[in-house]
Amino acid sequence: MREQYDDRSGRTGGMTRRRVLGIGGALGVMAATGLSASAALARRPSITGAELRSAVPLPPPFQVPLPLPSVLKPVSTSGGVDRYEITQREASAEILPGVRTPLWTYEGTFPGPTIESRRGRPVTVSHRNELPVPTAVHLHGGRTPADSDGYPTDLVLPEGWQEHSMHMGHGSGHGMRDPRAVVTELTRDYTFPLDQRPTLLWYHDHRMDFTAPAIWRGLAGLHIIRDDAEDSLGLPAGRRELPLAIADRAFAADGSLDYPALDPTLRERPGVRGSYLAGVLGDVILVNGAPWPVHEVDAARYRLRILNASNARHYELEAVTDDGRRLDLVQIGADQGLLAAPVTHRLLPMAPAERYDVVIDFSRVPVGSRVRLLNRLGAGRTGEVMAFRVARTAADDSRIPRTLSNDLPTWRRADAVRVRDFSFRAGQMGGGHGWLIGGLPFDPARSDVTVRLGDVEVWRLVADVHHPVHLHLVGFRVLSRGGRPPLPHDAGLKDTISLRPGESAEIITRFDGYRGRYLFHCHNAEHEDMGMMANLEVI
Ligand SMILES: [Cu+2]
Repeated sequence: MREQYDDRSGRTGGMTRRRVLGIGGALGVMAATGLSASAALARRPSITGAELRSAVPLPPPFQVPLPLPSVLKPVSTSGGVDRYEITQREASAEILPGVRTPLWTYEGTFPGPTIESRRGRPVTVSHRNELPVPTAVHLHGGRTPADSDGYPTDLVLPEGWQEHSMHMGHGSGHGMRDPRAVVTELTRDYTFPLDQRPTLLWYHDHRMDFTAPAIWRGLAGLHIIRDDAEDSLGLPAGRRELPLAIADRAFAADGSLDYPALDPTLRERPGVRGSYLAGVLGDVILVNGAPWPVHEVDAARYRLRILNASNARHYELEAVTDDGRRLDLVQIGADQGLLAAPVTHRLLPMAPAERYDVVIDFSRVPVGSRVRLLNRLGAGRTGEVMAFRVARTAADDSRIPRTLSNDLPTWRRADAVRVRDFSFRAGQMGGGHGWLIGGLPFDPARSDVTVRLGDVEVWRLVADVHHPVHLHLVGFRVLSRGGRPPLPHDAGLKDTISLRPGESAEIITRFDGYRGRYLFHCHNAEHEDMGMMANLEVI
């Protein structure tokens, strides 16, 4: 059903061929990490995935100015609802200087336009699909009614999409085998109540079996929620608040984004070539769609709202001055909004889909010098992310309050009515390689987890390689990691937890918000497309 290989020969050749392919998949994973599975557990490789090499010359670092995604204007604000329109369409952009790169975009740009919203004020986004394939939009981190959550089979079909053209596909046909799928043609309105803590969310494609290549081609954008309480804290604001969406990509000789898709049209056959089963990594680090950019700053505090929008790449960020000093990264917020109190990091690990809200103080950096944001998990060019050039001294009346928020949930273990266990591991899927939760690949028609609205539960998660685990609908707290207290960067309210090779963790949450069909899944986007999702039904 969901083979990741072309198994037409396997179908006639029986199990032998399939087994060979399955082993090939497992070897691919090990080749990608460079370690055997047991060694992976012992040595914790820094990377899960395999890197593509660009076939075009790459620009020197810290030359291209940092773009700031445009803020989308509502087409209407009447009736207490902000209404937006986004067209999903093909476009091209000059990402590398002098090179045109075709993209799939929201409104013609990568990242797409940013939506700015206020807590509790509903937003409706009308998406129009002018791309050559079906899409589904998910607002990551949104507390969203199920019918607007972008369930992977709730497709928006492009004009003239012939369902029979999908019948040979392994995955697209899921839409037809999912009796609950709500498929629309050309447009769909997504409504977000945004009755949730202010934070940085992001919207991206979530189409069944093809999420990873669709995000890679450009279908991602930012969505910020604010409220009066946060505004009154005195944090750096205005042009001293920078959204930074970090994503790696690779470029083919013709300037297009390279991606090892089995079906480059992304119409029928999902999956990637064998050596990339563990995840696709690029050799170019983009921030807001620009390669290793530079941004001119005042010698003052800045608020950096950082998103790891990469498919599979993890980062460990540090900020280093030209004279080798490491600047503190003062974390003020997590995926789901402000921490109770700031947490200071020298090194900040970031898994795919995680957001960290960080204040960095440039006031003691000499004017004219730089601060480089480096990635300690990278090698060579992927060890660099971007730079800040301190241009001038300036007054700064911003501050970092010692108390940032007092509304974080305080669920205790004793509040939980249930404890569940989930393993996130490689395994067999339809005779090929897959990524499984609890030993099973995703099936939209299967019921996996049913929770009661309002219940508190503890989930115990365990991983073989890196798996950033994401729950839709709810935020959670991290209770423990590997049987020990959470790490400093686990603070606050999360919606994605980075499990490292061989690691276990416990999370606690209350299933609040809305009833309906949701998901939890790995946010290594290649893993997600290869089975590592499960249904979460709230009743
Ligand atoms: Cu994973």
